[in-house]
Amino acid sequence: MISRRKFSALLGATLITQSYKRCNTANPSQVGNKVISTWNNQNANKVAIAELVKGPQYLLDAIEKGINHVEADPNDTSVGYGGRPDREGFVTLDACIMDKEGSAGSVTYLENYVHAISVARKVMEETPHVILSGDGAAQFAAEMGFVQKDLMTEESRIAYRKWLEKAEYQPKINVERHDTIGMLALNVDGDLSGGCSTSGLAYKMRGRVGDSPVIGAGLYVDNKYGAAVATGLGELVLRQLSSFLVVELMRGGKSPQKACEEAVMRIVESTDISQAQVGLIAMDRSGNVGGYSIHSGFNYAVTDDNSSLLVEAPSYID
Ligand code: SD4
Repeated sequence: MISRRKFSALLGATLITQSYKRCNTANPSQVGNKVISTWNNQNANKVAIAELVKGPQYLLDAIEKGINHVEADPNDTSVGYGGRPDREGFVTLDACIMDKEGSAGSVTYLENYVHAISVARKVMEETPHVILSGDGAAQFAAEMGFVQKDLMTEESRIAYRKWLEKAEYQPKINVERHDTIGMLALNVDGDLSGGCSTSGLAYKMRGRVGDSPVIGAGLYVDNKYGAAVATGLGELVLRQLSSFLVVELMRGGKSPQKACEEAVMRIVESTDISQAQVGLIAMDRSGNVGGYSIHSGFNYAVTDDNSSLLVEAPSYID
């Protein structure tokens, strides 16, 4: 038989667990829906918000549709259609998505499909795996009914031909228009999800995969504490698992802003950053946001039910 003392102790534990759960599913009603994304992707954020206002269950749709908007834009030269090719002239896409349950899906090195984030979502929802790569990812996309498309635009062909004249690869700060879309969304229930989609570094080596499809590097979501996403030179982010680090720092009590700063400093302390840019953004369950980069020039878009603004991120070097 269970003693009275043990019973009260158990009851206490149950009550603590319940209040803990309640606190972790609290509705931050003063915040409502909120979406943040790397760079000036306010239009994508608005697409995401339009999903979120339909109801909190549209959280992943918000991420997917918001990012789809950028993937379809030929003028964004770092994402989807119009994304710059590798040095052999092939456009290869990296993307990942992570939901409030901690499930994740990713594609790396995907060719001839515009909506890498949608394929990544299918990997998460329809397979027992987290990552599908290259030909296998493309085969899976075909099986899921996605339609093939040539991702090179006339403009990217011209730019590629011009690049071939010297064929020099020198990743420079912001110059390559690092426009990778990384997006984090918060719904009215206080739940978080995120996604990331890119064609990677322009004129990269064939076969190169960056941070953007790697869970913990380009993106990480822990629905209890917060979410983070990265942009910039993926090699630096991969080595430090920067998005995971930001979320771990938030778990330890740091604000999104302080967590981004500390994670960028880890990169700064570990390597030569004179020619390399990385930007990190983060959001917690209460809708507090932060962003920080190595060099100035990085900005991020913050959009809620009523307003949208572009924030210039503070940086380590002006
Ligand atoms: C990569 N992090 O492939 C990406 C590039 C990027 O805007 O962010 N571009 O390394």
